[in-house]
Amino acid sequence: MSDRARPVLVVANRLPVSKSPQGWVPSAGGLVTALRPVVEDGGGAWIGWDDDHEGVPAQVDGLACTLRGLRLSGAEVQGYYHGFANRTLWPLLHDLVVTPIIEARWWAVYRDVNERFAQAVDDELDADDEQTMVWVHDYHLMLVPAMLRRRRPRTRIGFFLHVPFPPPELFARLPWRGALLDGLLAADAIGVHTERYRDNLLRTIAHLVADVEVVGDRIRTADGHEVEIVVGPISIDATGFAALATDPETEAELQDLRTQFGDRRVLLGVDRLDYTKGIPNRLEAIEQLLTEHPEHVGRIAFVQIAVPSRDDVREYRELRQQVETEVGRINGRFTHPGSDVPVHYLYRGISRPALAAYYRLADVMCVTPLKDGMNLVAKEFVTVQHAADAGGVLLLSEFCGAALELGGDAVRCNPFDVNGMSTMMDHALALPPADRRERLARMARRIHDHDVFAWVDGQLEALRGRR
Ligand code: GDG
Repeated sequence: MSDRARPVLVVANRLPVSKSPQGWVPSAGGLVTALRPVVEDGGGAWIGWDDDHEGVPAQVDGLACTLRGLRLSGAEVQGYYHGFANRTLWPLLHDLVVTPIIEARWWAVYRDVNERFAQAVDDELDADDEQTMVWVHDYHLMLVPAMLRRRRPRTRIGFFLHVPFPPPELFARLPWRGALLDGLLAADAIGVHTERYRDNLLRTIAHLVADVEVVGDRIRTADGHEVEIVVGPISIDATGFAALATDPETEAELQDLRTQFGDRRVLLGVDRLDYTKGIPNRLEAIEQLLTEHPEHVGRIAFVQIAVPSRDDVREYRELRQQVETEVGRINGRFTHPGSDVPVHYLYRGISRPALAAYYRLADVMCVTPLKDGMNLVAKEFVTVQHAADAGGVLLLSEFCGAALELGGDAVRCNPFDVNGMSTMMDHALALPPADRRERLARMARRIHDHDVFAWVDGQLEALRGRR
């Protein structure tokens, strides 16, 4: 078998399919699009939590790979997913933007569920299979590489972390820090989005793991195993998004939006409703903008699309309340009888053509997270705007991975500095059209040249041990 066609088994918290009224269908996200050829070509498989759906089929029309849905009990979902993954690791890895909850019971369940994932991989592989490469995704499954290595000493194992890796002094707070690092170090390649996360991870390993030798991007552990840290900023299907930009469905949605917003200029936010995304700070900056620059009142609109997320978790329910209170306050202050509200708040997901239409409509796209591993919304906005020959501006937080690639041509901001962010919004609205188009063109070129397919190639190349 040629090396390129080695089968790949993907292990992730979620499966790449969702249930629609018509039955099971492949999910639309960028990761699924990118991994589809990889898992399909070599007869690969995908293992993930079935998300409480009874009977996920092993095959779904339109996706030629084997699906293995893992059923988790209520207690496992609580401890592993809502607890340790989302209330301990998520805030810890995002620089403690809220305080992580340290709860030994959750850790025990996380370990058990990771063991179940590792066992499911082992069950999926034939006893003598040394060809299949296993690619484990994200912070939910940090122990899986070591647990699988014990069962499969010769299997090539990769891991990709979709979120940031924090500085050593933050990661060191976690009581189970050593076990998580040992979990990762059993992989052959560990992927992260940026050089900063790589440096943080290397420094953390050197600081907390005994008897490791760090040489450049490679680490040799006490037992002689070698693992490479591979920097690879994830990206989007740029060609697909460019096509979506002028799709007839997108055009029809855009027509409606143009009728609705008339000649008002639109600032836009698109995020899961998550405290890392900095939505309250963004709303405060909008309020400040309308207060300090009354000439904008009635002439701009701010649209926030907030996709419901993790609403079983208390911090997320509180965030929703905070956001909805702020929206109400701003609209209460600045709406004049007979005129439209300044803030439009949608608490739901929208279709892809509708999303592309909002991207086209926006004069300023506000991507202002307090911390974000990469942020694909920024890349999607730039790609859609450029493909439609529009002239919007990307307002981009310094604290997301995308700032490294796009920061030079975006208008950068510090989301913790609400006054400064409000000034940058005003500045973005005032940028000359030619300047905006040049910035968009440069960013779009970079995204096109480093799309999600290039990202997959880079990660798999390292996993094959070819670099
Ligand atoms: C994690 C990391 C990292 C959003 N609203 C709608 C919708 N979306 C789609 C966007 C985009 C995706 O969701 C969001 O991706 P992000 O990268 O912005 O953020 P996270 O969900 O936090 O993702 C992040 C990523 O993993 C990949 O490694 O970049 O840092 O946190 O693709 O288009 N899609 C539709 N309707 C919506 O209303 N259809």
